[in-house]
Amino acid sequence: MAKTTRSIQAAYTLARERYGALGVDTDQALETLAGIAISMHCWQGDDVGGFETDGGTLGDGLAVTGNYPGKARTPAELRSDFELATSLIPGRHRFNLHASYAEMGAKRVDRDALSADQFQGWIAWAKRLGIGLDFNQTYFSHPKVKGGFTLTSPDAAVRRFWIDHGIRCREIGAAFGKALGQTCLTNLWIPDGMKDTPADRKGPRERLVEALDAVFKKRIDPKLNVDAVEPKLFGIGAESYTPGSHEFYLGYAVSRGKLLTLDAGHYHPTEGIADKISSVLCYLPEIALHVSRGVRWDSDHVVTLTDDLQAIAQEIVWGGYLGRVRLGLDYFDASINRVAAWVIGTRNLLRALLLALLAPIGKLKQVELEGDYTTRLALLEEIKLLPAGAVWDYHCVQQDVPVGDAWLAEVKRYEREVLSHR
Ligand code: RNT
Ligand code: ZN
Repeated sequence: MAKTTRSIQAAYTLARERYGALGVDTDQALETLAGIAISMHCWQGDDVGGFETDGGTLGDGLAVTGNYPGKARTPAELRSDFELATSLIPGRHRFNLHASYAEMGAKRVDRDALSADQFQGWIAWAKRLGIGLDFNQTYFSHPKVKGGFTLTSPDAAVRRFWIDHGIRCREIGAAFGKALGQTCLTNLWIPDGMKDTPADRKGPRERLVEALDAVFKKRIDPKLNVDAVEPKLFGIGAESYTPGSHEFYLGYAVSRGKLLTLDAGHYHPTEGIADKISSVLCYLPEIALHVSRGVRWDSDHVVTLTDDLQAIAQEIVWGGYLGRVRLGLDYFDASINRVAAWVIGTRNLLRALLLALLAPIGKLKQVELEGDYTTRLALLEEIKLLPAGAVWDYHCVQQDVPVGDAWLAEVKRYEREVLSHR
């Protein structure tokens, strides 16, 4: 072990020199990286199942494929799996809960009557770990998703139920913020849409504006909870029309002072979210991201170190937006070990951020201003093979987490000792 650490230290020293020659301070990059918190989504741990006793089956535009053994069946199992995952990821991160992860105890309540009472176990656990919690209204997997509609339903009683759910969740978010001393982000996404060409595109959108205004009517201290709305182009069974589209929610967020959540899988298959970041941040003080990987559609594959991911990280870091973007993950793969899925995706997002932090961005911007696009292209290509891996390994040692693929042995051990007995 000591030997490994020595060679990692030696490699880092050389890397620091190499980056230093380009004017990049690797120590500073690692300090910045260590301070970035990623909101890790609870739903990778149990295939978006949740813990309500009579929750419906997953649907309403969401689908998880695969049946890898060992999925978390209880809050205690989910917590234990997450704790293992975070012990293998550098930095201190957040946990992103959905309302359907309520713990009912003796008294079962429906979603329109949830309160912090059903989340005391989560709060106590987060306190113990010293992490922040984020939250989401759950507008799916429930019998009151009528005909695929929630907040846009033509039925006023259905809308009322889901408005109340929205309000309750913001209150729960505020309770998280208060108990943990870290602002909670409560993110609202609805599955509403139509499979085939609608006759009325206007009605559902007008109802949605009204319903959202009702959800957000009560002022909540933004130190405790902030709200985000998440647009989407299409979903399974909502191929032709989604009232909560990008334009709809961008306008809503700007006019109501809400955060906009950009999910990487929610646009045309070749459309990335990286280019949207500096556009929407011209008008919004803060946004949220659901970092995901769509393969041909919004398939929510585990995040890998793609060009798309690097482009997102570059926009955030190079634009100086780290303090204005709440980073979260959103994917669910049940065909591989679920703890590994968390670890792989989160480590990759951190690695993409590190690559962006290690770029000589001052120099790149300067040559661009001078119109020297030849140098810009040459530099962008040359930096791709600089020794970022040595910097990452050193970071893992510093942060006391496994280096390289050593984390996988831990996950395999856990699979043998814990997951395989479920
Ligand atoms: C769905 C949205 C949404 C969900 C989670 C479970 O397309 O991306 O964010 O994935 O709320
Ligand atoms: Zn999402």
